[in-house]
Amino acid sequence: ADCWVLFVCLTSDLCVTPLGLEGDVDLRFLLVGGELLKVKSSSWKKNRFYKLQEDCTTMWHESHRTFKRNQTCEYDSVRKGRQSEGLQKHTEAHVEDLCFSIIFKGRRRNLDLVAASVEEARQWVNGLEKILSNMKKLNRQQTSEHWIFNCMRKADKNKDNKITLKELKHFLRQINIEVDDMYAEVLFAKCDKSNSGSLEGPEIKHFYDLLIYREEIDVIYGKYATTGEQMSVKNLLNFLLNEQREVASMEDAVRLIERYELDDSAKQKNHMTKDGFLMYLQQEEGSILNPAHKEVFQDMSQPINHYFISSSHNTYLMEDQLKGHSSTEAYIKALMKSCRCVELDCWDGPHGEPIIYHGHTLTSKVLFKDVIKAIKEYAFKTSEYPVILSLENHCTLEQQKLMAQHMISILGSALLTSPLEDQMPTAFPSPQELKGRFIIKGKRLNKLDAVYSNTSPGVEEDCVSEEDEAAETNNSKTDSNGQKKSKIKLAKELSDLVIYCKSVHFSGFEHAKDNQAFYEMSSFKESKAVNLAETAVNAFIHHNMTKLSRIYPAGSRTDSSNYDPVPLWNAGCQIVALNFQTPSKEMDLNQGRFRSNGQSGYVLKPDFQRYPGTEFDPVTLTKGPWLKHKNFHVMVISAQQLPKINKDKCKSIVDPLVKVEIYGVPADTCSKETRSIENNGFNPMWNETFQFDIHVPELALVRFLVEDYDSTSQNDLIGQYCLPLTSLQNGYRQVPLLTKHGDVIPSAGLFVHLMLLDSK
Ligand SMILES: *[C@@H]1O[C@H](CO)[C@@H](O)[C@H](O)[C@H]1NC(C)=O
Ligand SMILES: *[C@@H]1O[C@H](CO)[C@@H](O)[C@H](O)[C@H]1NC(C)=O
Ligand SMILES: *[C@@H]1O[C@H](CO)[C@@H](O)[C@H](O)[C@H]1NC(C)=O
Ligand SMILES: CC(=O)N[C@H]1CO[C@H](CO)[C@@H](O)[C@@H]1O
Ligand SMILES: [Ca+2]
Repeated sequence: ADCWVLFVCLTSDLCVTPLGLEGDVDLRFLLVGGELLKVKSSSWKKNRFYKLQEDCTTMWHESHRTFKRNQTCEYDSVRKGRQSEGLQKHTEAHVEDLCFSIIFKGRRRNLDLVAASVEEARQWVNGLEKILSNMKKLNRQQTSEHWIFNCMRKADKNKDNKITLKELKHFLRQINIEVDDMYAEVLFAKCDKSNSGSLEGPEIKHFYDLLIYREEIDVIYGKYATTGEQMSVKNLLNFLLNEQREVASMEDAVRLIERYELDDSAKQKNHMTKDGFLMYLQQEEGSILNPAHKEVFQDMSQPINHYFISSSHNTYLMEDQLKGHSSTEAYIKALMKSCRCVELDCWDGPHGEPIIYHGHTLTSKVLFKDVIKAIKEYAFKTSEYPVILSLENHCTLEQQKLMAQHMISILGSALLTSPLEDQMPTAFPSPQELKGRFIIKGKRLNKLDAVYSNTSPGVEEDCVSEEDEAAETNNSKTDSNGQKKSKIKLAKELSDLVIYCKSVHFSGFEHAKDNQAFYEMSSFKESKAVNLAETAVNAFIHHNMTKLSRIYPAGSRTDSSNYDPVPLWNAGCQIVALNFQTPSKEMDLNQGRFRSNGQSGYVLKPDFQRYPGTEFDPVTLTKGPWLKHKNFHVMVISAQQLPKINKDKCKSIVDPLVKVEIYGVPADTCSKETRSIENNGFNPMWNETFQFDIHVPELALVRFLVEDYDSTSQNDLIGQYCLPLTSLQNGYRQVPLLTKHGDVIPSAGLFVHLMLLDSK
């Protein structure tokens, strides 16, 4: 930390120096703030005062409701113009240039705003965009400084740029650490060199250094820094080889020094100081996730059914299944998380326009064409690989025709309307070949072969049986006198758009083997799929080698909870659709499963789930190439700057503990936990070691969980991180921590030592 930076932070009321935005006019404008028209509906439009908080990450606005506190909230992004659903619906086109929306993290609804002038709208949008882009450029160390400075600024209650003992105690509670008065006094006396009764200037810097001191880093660094108490290139290389178990060369060590050493004189000698070393540990190379796996590194030229595909269920819902609100925003959120299969439940709407919502329930409705527009706009922002639109169609013929028209006109050439091949294919194309394309999954009137034979004109419309999810949620339809399932009429226009993903009824693996073409796929309710994964897992794996399977949550999960996706991935199922809107362990696992391979939403299945005749069975685990027995050693060392989770309660300092969990084949599933540490979320240290036996590493996921220990009720989640076992790096590693919604907690982290070794 630079003393000057710290000084500026405490003396000016703008803590913007770390962001490199000092003196920026747009930013100053936001810090002063102003009135904006908040739009909630066509009738609810009210002027409210908004301003940016001095931490630059939260917005402040006055609440007009009595008994409600003025609100602040952390924002995630900003959208210019009338792009949001609310603004499109509730404002007129001519105010386009006055409008913008602020998007928040988690589930909080967008804030739709109208400025008084075009210039003001521009300043709001520019200012927020600048902060966001500069914030992204900060490294972990800077983020952490930014956070600590903000806490200091808040602690300086009387804004005199000095910190008294009382303010220091307040500050320690701000940063989630509870110390007894004695300790605080000793710490204070140590820093108050001038004996003035308050800390200022360099004394604050000294206090900061004491605060962020990490004993464990000292020990590790000390062991290897044997060249005049610094690390030479050779020392660093030894560390990389012995501790990190990397295949590294002198050039790699030199490169790290060049990149992370901040001290010029050390850099000239090709040395790494302790600060540089800490910097390295907190960056990409020091992170738990193998940097090579942050990019697409797998073969993307295999048929798409050879991949796990990140998939969402009832994508239109923001919350639960019965009264949740549906929104195009839910599609944007899922696609931005690299989801590659979204679901659209389509029903007849007013004015001839098809709409999307959950049939027979109170969920609100969105226009089909608006959803298609949002999908088109956001589909390929985080991954260029194909997106499957899973249609559940309850519309009349007229509106089905309109659905087809909307998709053709809005999605344009990105929509797949015929097979890629010149002749009838016998297997799927690859994600590579389908880059940037939309694939429709739904019912089809005839076989795909009809595309290649001009002989039969084909039926214009016909009945197809409807055994989709919605039919199952309404028992009166399916079970009346044991009669056949209801039928719906399907329009040829819509049917013709279904190429590689034709939905068909599943009548057993034997039947499928003899009758089902590769492009014909079935959907399984979770209970049915879990049953198959338990009783006929090898048949399931074989089925999946040539075909796609989609799994969806039971209709009884009205709260949008999720089922465990792991046994289904073990059985080779590709489209394991989860309720993306629900923070849950299962969504953490989904995020972990798809974290590698560049977060492309496609992960190649292990080869023993792909080659013909495989005898892999995740439960019995007979001998075979899937058995690659490993010992996994994990030492949970320490955590840094854990957030407070209960900001309002007076006793809100956390008592953290760490769980290490393995998910995969049943034999590998296991969980271990450390003791809890009382009253310290700032720099708790455990030094606890665990060992795991792993049989099928290629299917294993590791999840780290930091919780606040609670003796009377369930522990509360502080942060988590999940990744594939085969994507982690050995050695001393920093683990990022995410909220339950999967967003990074910028300043927090977990420090571990890992060793994944072949077992003898
Ligand atoms: C909200 O902010 C206004 C304006 O700064 C202030 O007068 C009011 O006291 C605040 N209310 C609460 C409850 O903090
Ligand atoms: C943890 O290990 C480090 C490094 O060996 C040591 O310096 C530290 O004192 C230990 N801390 C605890 C709480 O055991
Ligand atoms: C099932 O459908 C019928 C007819 O459409 C409807 O009246 C009934 O309320 C539905 N039942 C449930 C449980 O949704
Ligand atoms: C049930 C089924 O479709 N099994 C097939 C799975 O894949 C293998 C290998 O391609 C085929 O031989 C099976 O017939
Ligand atoms: Ca003060």
